Amino acid sequence: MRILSLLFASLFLSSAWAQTGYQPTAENLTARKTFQDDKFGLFIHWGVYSLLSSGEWVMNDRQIPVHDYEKLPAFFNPTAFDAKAWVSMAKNAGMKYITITSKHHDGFAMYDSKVSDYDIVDRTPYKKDVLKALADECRAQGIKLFFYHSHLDWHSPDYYPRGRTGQNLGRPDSGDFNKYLTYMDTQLTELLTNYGPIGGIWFDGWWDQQAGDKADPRKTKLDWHLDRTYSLIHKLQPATLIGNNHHVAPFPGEDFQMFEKDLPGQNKTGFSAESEVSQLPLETCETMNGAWGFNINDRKYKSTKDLIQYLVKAAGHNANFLLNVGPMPDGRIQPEFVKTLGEMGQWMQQNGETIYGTRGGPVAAHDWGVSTAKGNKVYVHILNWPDKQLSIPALSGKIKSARLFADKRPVKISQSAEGIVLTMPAAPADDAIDTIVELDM
Ligand code: H79
Repeated sequence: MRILSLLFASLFLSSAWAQTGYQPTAENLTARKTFQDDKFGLFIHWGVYSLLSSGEWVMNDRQIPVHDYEKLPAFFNPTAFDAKAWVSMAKNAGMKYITITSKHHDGFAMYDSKVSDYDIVDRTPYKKDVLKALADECRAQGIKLFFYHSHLDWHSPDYYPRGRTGQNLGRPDSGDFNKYLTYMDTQLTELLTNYGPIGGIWFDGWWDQQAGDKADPRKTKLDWHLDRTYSLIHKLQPATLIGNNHHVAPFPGEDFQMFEKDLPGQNKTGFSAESEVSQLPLETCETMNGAWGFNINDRKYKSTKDLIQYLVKAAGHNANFLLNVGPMPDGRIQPEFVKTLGEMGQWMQQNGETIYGTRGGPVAAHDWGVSTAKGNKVYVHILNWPDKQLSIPALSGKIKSARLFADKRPVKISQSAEGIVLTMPAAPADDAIDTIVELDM
């Protein structure tokens, strides 16, 4: 027990320490709260890699030299892209924000950049700025827009010294890293100047330069100058939330913390071992099959039930859920994803009240499920539970009444200092996704 409390104390101290020297503005703090209330977002991985339908790492995986990869943009002509259809799909799924790749690791900009011609407007037959169309449509439909921007770059010769990935792609063994950082900051300036209010910047690829120091996992071989980039973003748009998928404890200037394919505190992927859970707003991201970028051979579709349960678990862990689609090269989203998202939206229409605007807890996550809370309500989400009765730990404060959220039938409560026993009006159906008990406190 003492060891445990020491552990918690040190976790708390280190996350507090990680944020020293950064004072978020009032509008940033308000945006954080709205972000936490929003709970559910759409992640979009789309780029010229989508053409090869083997995911967004294909350049590195197949060791395609820059010179050859540069042939791809000429084939990219997403004539079926319809910003309105994408945003409506997200909205109907119950999502409140979209996070799209402005530039992935391949270095190709999906918008009209002026500091490079390696972008969708200058190099593709399509010639249109899809981020602009999406930004306009998001604003029209009241959905926030975030940009995923890769720190590492497999295309720029100035991304040198190279990191753990993208080693053998035919680039010269020289380059000016500071020039690269200026280029990246200038591209970010474009994104935060020309597309209206931006909800956040979602960085990825910091780990490419990680030093691999076990004693200090936050050490990098090169200085990313995060302070410079972060203060630039906050100066351009104070309410823009910065998150960085570096898998270590947050750095000063970051406004939310994400976990890739893991709930906060878990480490199923192996990426999250050093990701201490901070006090910042949290987010977890997942794929609908196994791929981020379009992969025609990936049929491991997660069921609607699994994805809804993941969303509920995320909320119970006090985290948002960012659910990914990889659109096809013609600009459409594959029908399997559209169908599942529609079904999730129906569930959210009925049950969103127990998710939106809540915070995780007060009952810690168990095998049977999780809890969420809002105002004087506690929602007990029973995800995996075969009986009519369920014991949960004691809560601070007395429960005034309890009922099933779905049909308001009363749930019998017996409370003692040891805990609470909930007795349902009936046993749950075998295929129940989430039996929600609403407690009035
Ligand atoms: O954009 C999607 C992926 O392309 C990207 N993040 C999601 C949101 C991603 N990049 N890498 N990964 C996911 C897997 C990361 C693997 C890592 Fe490593 C393990 C990074 C550091 C250790 C592989 C091995 C890369 C460097 C060493």
